[in-house]
Amino acid sequence: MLYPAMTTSRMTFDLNGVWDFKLLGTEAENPWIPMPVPSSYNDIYVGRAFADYVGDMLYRRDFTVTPQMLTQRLWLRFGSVTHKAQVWVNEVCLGTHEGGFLPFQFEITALARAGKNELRVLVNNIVDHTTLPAGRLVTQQFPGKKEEVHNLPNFDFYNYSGIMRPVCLYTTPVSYIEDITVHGDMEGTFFWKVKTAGEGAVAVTLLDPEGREVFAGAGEAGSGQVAAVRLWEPGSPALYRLAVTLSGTDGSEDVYEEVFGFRTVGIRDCHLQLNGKPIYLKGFGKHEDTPIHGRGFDMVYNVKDIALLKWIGANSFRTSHYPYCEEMMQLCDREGILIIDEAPAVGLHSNFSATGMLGGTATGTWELLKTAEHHRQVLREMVARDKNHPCVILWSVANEPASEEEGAKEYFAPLIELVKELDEQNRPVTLVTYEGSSPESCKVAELCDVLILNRYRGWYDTEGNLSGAAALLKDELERFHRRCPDKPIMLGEYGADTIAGLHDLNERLFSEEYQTAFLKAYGEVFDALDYITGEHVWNFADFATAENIKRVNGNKKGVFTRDRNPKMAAHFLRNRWNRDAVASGKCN
Ligand code: GCB
Repeated sequence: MLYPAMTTSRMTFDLNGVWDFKLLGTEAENPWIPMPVPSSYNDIYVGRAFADYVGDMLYRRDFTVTPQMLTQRLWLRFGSVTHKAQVWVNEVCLGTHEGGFLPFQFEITALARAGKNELRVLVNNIVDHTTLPAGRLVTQQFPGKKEEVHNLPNFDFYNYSGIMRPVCLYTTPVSYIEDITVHGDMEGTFFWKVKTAGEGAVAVTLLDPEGREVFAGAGEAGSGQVAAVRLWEPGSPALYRLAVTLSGTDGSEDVYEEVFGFRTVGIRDCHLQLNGKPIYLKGFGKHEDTPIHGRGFDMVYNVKDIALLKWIGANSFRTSHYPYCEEMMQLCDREGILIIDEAPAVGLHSNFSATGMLGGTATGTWELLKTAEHHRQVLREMVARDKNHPCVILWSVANEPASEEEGAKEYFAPLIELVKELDEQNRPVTLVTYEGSSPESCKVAELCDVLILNRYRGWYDTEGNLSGAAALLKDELERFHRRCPDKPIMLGEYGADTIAGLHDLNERLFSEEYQTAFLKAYGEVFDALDYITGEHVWNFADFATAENIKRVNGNKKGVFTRDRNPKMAAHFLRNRWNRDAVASGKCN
């Protein structure tokens, strides 16, 4: 799906701002209250009953349409609504969308009228065995009290919801460019495909990073060659633009410029490669999570986070555990940050315990969950949205599913196959596995192009004993390497909860010293193993979670605090990623 960009043939109109909002499904009728869009609704007003509400909520606003807008096609587009949306314009239902982290749109040309129009969005925030991410709805009865419904997430982040990303109207001509696929490789060859609605002729020009035309061609699909191509890579992320023109037989013209880069992602000798050279991933699992905004769109924090990634010497992150906003992906294209793009498939585990123990023994997960079809839908939407971003170098189909259980292979093989079919660049595909899925029990390792493992030795087990933890880690990595000798292996998560400002000379748990020692111990294991292709620390910053006794007002494994100040470990990583690891030959 194309981003709603303003072009010489398209106008965009921002519908962000303060909307009317109310929670439904409570006993008393709630009044309309002001609600900022985009944002998570949860932290805007005071009270647990408000923040932790489970069920339907309604947003509404008016918008004005000019007669001129109605001479074109008019579209209503949402960056994301979490987790389910049903949309009405002027009391006509346009449809529903499921999945809280990907865009969707409706054409409203026939419905909209010149002047005032009303927009209503019914949002539902329930996570259960049919949704991604997955959760559980439980009812509880306390003596002398009415039955209570609670929604337990199968995941360790707060279930923020609402209209979380920008909303806009935009116009296109009647014959219009529906989609563009474009990618270029390290040899300077590029390929394009244009999907159009309506009859017309397609012309393309290629603009280099300075905006000079370096190629002109025609047709809905084709390829071209650029001499002295400038490659996209961290440090010099050269961006080209494919300018597409559709000249409709009705005399109209639609114009759109899609940004992309020339780069080749591959795997060789147990290493990820970028442009023919091994690339060692240094970075984090992140969250879209900031004070008050919750998971709501926050470009101030996004730009800040990229600045901090550069400061610390990271080159990459994983969009754990859902696709991030489109504007962040654009920023990473521009800034040369490598992305592992993850589907919102977290919590696929029958025995998940959100207290950080990450799964007791899972049983019957693949019979219990009814997510397979929805999983296909989110993968289709994720690849459709993000396929042209040069920053995306790897797809992650899920995080920490019950991959040791019978049925996991049957569940994931078709999904991984689907991503491979959808992605014309044939980027590597993986899913991120947890400690319960050992080298002996994991059912999916062979399906993955890269093994990404999340490990918390020294935290959830062997706590306090870092030399023991490092020995266990190394032994397990060696066993995975023996099982899959040709596959790159990286750590997708490792980290320790750390209370900023808590110090301990004996490097005790929760202290800044322990976090630093923990990361150091893991780093020494990676440096000793040739086939390790990257290290993503959990987490970039502290983040909000559901309440439980293993979380001190959220998950504190951040190397930065929630408001982005460094803990001691940030300085350790900055040193490692900028100097030590370069000397050990690990970092580039
Ligand atoms: C994990 C999960 C992540 C949690 C983390 C933790 O394995 O993938 O979502 O937040 O562990 O801190 O326990």
